[in-house]
Amino acid sequence: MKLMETGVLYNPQSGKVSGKNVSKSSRQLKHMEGYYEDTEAFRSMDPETPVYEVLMHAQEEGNEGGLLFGTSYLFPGKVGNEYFMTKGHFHEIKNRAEYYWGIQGEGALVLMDEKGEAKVEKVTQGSLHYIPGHIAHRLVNTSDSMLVVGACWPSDAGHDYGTIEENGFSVRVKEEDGKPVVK
Ligand code: S6P
Ligand code: ZN
Repeated sequence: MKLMETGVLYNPQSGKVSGKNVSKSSRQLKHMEGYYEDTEAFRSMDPETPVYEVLMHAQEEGNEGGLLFGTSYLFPGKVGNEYFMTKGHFHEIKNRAEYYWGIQGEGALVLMDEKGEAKVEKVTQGSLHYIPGHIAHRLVNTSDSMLVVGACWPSDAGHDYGTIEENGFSVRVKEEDGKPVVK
């Protein structure tokens, strides 16, 4: 029997996923209206400013029992004194869990339960993060270089962005005296 190529490549240094069934999505500031606290600072910035990109390998999207794999690239930057972050979400099927792992850079993973109780984990190269079901998750880049984070999650998890869009997270990660603080 001949060994088969998968047609997909993963570079563990850069987190780059390429080849078959790989797609890329990009978020600029214009996609994040209402997410940052300092609305005046937000309005003064170029809406085309890139905030994050996600490469995703989806062999079987939506299938119960399947898995998705991706890398998030979060640019360095701030809106006022609040660091660039992802929108953040609960999974649409609430009990679906997820793994994150740090590939490059430094940041924070904000986790929040359905009662609004939050916890923040430090993300560094090699850090592993288990996100249980029913927990909203958001990445924050607290450094001045790119934050690169890997993820693996159930194919049918889906994204509930609405809950966060309406109520936000109960904490924000900001810069104070040159250091990240959780407020
Ligand atoms: C998917 C997983 C990540 C995020 C990505 C962007 O379940 O948690 O791939 O989608 O980090 O964040 P967001 O909140 O815009 O989906
Ligand atoms: Zn998720």
